[in-house]
Amino acid sequence: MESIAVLMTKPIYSYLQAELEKRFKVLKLWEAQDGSRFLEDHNQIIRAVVSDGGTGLSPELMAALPKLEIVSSFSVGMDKIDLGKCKEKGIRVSNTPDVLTDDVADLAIGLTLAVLRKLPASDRYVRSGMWKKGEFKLGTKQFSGKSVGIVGLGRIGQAIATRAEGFGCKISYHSRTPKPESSNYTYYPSVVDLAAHSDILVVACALTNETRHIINREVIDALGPRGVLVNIARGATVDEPELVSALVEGRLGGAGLDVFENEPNVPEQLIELDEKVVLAPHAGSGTEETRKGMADLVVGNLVAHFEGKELLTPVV
Ligand code: 8YV
Repeated sequence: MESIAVLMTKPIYSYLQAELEKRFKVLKLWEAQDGSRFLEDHNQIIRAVVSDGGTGLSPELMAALPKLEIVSSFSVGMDKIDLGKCKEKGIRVSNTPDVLTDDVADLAIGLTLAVLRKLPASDRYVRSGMWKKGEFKLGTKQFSGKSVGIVGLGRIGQAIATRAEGFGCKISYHSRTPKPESSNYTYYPSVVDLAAHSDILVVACALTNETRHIINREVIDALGPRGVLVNIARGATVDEPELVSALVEGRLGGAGLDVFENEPNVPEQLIELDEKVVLAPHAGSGTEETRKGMADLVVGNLVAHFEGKELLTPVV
């Protein structure tokens, strides 16, 4: 397999790259002086692309690689890959589900606690020496027993629900259709109604045409000035300018955000709102353990494909 050319467009994770290099001829687009020229020079040998949730596979790259057989993505999210087009062209696609579910759900709970209990502000209070000078008057709020609404009750949404149940929370959800296996949770066909009945609204759905800006002004206003929005899915599920103005105007209580519409750019106003907003750098799946599991799946899918076996986690 050492002669099979696998393209990486950017450095993703050093362990992943090392494992790929043990088995394949890894071409690194980011090291090329002239990217287009590099692709022209290698387009007859590149049979695989390794991508991630942030990069996916652009239409231009797909068009530039006539011998492409498989895209192995270091992500569960597939919103940046045109799956219909891949199917049409006979390009296989794989992702990394399951291995990251626990981590992403853990971060959703972590962000919720960080916002409600103001953990970053508490940390600053102690470090800055303010504790020695007076009382901590930041007005934190309880998480245990609150109503948690989840948008998207897939694997990650379900894992968040299970964790929140451990905090004695009442769980409600919205998804395209009710899930018969989750009859202990309240189903809302409307996201606005879900938000109106939630203290904390967690976005855990995939980004699709239907879910783009599913969290709009009406949903944010239904969640209200005591409500908290947590997003560990994709930035574009939320209308970000609406979120920012709701936070600035006090129409929304707080937000815990791991994802943004235009990563790695975060609106300045969110950065300034440092008491009611907690920010993370798209790190939901970012533990060493999970990143290794994801990398092993990326490599495992490529090896299976080139050995003519079933993909481990096929999407297309
Ligand atoms: C990754 C992700 O952070 O799985 C996804 O969909 O967005 C994340 O797990 C990303 O792919 C890292 O490059």
